Amino acid sequence: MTEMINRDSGIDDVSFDQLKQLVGLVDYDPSRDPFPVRAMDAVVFVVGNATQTALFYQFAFGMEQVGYSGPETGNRDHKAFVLKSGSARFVIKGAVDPKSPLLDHHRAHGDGVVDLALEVADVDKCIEHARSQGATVLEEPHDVSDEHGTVRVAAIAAYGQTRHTLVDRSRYQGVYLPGYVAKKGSYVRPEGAPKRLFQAVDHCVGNVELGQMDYWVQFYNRVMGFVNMAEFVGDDIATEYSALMSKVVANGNHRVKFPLNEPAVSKRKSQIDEYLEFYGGPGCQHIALATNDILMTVDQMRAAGVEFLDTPDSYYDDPELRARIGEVRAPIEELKKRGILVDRDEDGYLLQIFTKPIGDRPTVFYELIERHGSLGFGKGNFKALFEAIEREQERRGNL
Ligand code: TYF
Ligand code: FE
Repeated sequence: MTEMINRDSGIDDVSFDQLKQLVGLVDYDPSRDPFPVRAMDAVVFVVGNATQTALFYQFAFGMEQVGYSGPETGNRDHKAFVLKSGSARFVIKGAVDPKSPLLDHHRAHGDGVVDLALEVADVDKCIEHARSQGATVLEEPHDVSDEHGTVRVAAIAAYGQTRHTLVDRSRYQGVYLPGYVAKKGSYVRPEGAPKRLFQAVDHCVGNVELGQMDYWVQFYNRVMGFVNMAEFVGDDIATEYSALMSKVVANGNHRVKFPLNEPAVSKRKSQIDEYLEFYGGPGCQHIALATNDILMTVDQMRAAGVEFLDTPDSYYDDPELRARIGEVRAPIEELKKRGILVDRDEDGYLLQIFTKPIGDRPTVFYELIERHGSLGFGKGNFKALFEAIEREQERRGNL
């Protein structure tokens, strides 16, 4: 089975072997998969001001603008900016027309993720399977063409107002989709700045309502052929400190990983309840970005004004933790200085850190993750992490 991974799938600028280390891929046989997914195609955001948000992702996240759609290209409804970093693609949309449907989304949810788009080889096969399993098909499979070729797309509904657009771009040479033109941003990176700050999307987390987590896990199992990963937060941990339950589903080769959280009943208001209240329902909570140099990434992002959750010194001075994590690639002092968390499991270790919410509402945030063998999500850090999140909730008056 070792050669069964699609080595050419959706990867540009980042080699297969790099990606394998960055996001933790496993071998699998796509020919037995009823809904074979190659990779994330794009994370699509609707925001209040795409023009400015696109600049933020350039100067603070080191992303490169590669494409654009808007009034100048015949799109009178909205502006959309396509940004890349390694194999990661973000699309940032904001309404131009006061009657744009994007404004309904923004009114309800604030800045958020509308679409976790997936690259697939056979849109029709996936949709046929999804439909047979009861999925809501939002867009039937159809071709969209321009002078750069043809893409085949369709879309199914996921949690809340989030959708999964399915894209087969094997017959398309353009920058993103028909309707978009290749266009660099006006922002100029400072001389000597690192080429990029992250290489790939590692995972995208969904928050769903109380009692709905297993429904959505089964949705991904049944409708999309996703498998459950070992990492989960059950009742036991939930009641102790985390106030959430969590399970992780992934596509066959683990390139696409979707943890799903639901609030747990506890003394204090769950961080998931806070999200659901301010997002106005289920939605994407955080996106984890894989980097091969988290120290550099954190330093660059902090210098650009991105705020990260604090980690108390006691975390690094805890002898039990120090013994468990053993040797890692950077001195603990360097991690401590930056608040980077460490977790080790049977496969290796990972370094991770979390931003504060990046918009006005206490909803969407980012994680940076540097994997060294570990295929997990930092379970050993849940206590420290959730305490940090609760400190922020308290500051916002939402605890
Ligand atoms: O994706 C994960 O599972 C980890 C841990 O509100 C996590 O990043 C889980 C829930 C949460 C924040 C982080
Ligand atoms: Fe995460």
